[in-house]
Amino acid sequence: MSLLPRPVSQTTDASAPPFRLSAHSVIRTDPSAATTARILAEALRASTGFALPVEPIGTEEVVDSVGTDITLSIDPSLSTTSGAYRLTAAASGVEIVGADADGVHHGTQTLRQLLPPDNWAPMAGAQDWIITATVVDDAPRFAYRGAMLDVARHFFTVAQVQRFIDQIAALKLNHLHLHLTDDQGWRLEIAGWPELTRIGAATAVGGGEGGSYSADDYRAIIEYATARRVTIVPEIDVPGHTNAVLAAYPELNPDGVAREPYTGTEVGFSSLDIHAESTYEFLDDVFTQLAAMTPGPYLHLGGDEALATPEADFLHFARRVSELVATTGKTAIAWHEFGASRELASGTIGQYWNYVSPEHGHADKLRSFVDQGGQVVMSPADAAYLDMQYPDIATAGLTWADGPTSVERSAVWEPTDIVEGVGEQDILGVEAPLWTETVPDVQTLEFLVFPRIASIAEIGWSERRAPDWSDFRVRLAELAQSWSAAGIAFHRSPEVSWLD
Ligand code: TNX
Repeated sequence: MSLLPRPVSQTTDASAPPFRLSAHSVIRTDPSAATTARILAEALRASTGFALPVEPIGTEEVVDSVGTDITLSIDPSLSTTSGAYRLTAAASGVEIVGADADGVHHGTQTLRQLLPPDNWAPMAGAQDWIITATVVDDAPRFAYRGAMLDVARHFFTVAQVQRFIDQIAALKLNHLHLHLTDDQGWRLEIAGWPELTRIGAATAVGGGEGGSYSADDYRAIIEYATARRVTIVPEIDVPGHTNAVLAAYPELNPDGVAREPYTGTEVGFSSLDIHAESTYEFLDDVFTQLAAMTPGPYLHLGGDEALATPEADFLHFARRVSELVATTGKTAIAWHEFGASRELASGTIGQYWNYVSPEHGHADKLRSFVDQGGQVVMSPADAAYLDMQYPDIATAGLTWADGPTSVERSAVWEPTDIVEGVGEQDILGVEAPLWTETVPDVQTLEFLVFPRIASIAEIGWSERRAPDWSDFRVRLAELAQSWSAAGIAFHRSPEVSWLD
């Protein structure tokens, strides 16, 4: 099996005896990788039916330690890059050494790609599951490798979000950006502001029933993600995209009159009252609570498409709200429009959504974050947006970003080639957003996300090289066998020669 994302190096020796998983296999682990060991054991028990006990390293008896064990350990001297690992598979066992706990987790995902794809299928049984003798040495290119899920336009349950976390973690993505609020819905309970969820969460695009996460629900998502080495990046989108708030709390409207709930798909018509102190008291409470609920270092404050906010007001708001988020102790991330302000809290991160070839004005706004001491996350809409239609089928997705977007186009762009003056050191990473105006259910979600999510995984992880679509599409077809085994409803694009 070949690997996706492509590793730094892989050598195989077909003449050496292979590793063989067996009913006697034990997963041995360093205590600091115990969660990763448990998750690996649960997954492989489900497919193999083997007992696969998890035991601490060092407790093995010499007689039974021969040949079939999987050993997880941490060695910081392996690499200074977080997430780096070495995997060795041989007749004597599988050894995964991570530079840190993230590295061990990544090594286990590589192990699952080296095993037959059926290791993703419940009750597959493990007839002759062997791995050719191999050594993989690997480390990520970018620290931030993300996906975004818009739970505001259509709501997705905790269990559905957790399934999505499993799917992205398998590709070594390590950030899930949750777009929690928009015109059509406010999806997170905030203490002291009951109407946000009573009124603001009752709607969705097309008149669906909406929904929201309680504090316990949010904690369940965080815990599930953390165990899989995924950082949750919550977004409260302001000052535009706020109709749901403005429907819930009339005092946040410039005219003091509550807005009607909105279930359409227009953007750019709503704005918080930029000149009312009550706006900042509200936002201070929301971001302070959100910071306390969120272990990760980032809070995303949106800032995109604030077309109903006059320019001078927008600049005033950008300064104040970036400062307010910085005061919580978190690093703010904003869509690149916020770069119009030269008074952002130092270190604010910009997320780029314009095209691979920037339209007028967008590149300057992104560069502004770097000038102000921040890094950037690259999500060029014409290549990285997962909600763009495919060229061959128009049942789901939008086309505004020079769409439709082929799998090839999603795979062949280079983050450092987009904005002049924004290079490798300035780029924290890459992210593929799924906006859900046209995504009412998990089936549609998986159809749009897969296979194009594999592109962002490769661009975020693998060392820079000239894009090689012909090599990528072959590995993609192999990877998709595991999607079939896992029951993922991926799009069988005619651009790829699928293997089943
Ligand atoms: C643009 S680009 C948006 C979203 C929409 C999306 C649909 C950006 C930051 N915002 O509000 O959902 O297009 O593709």
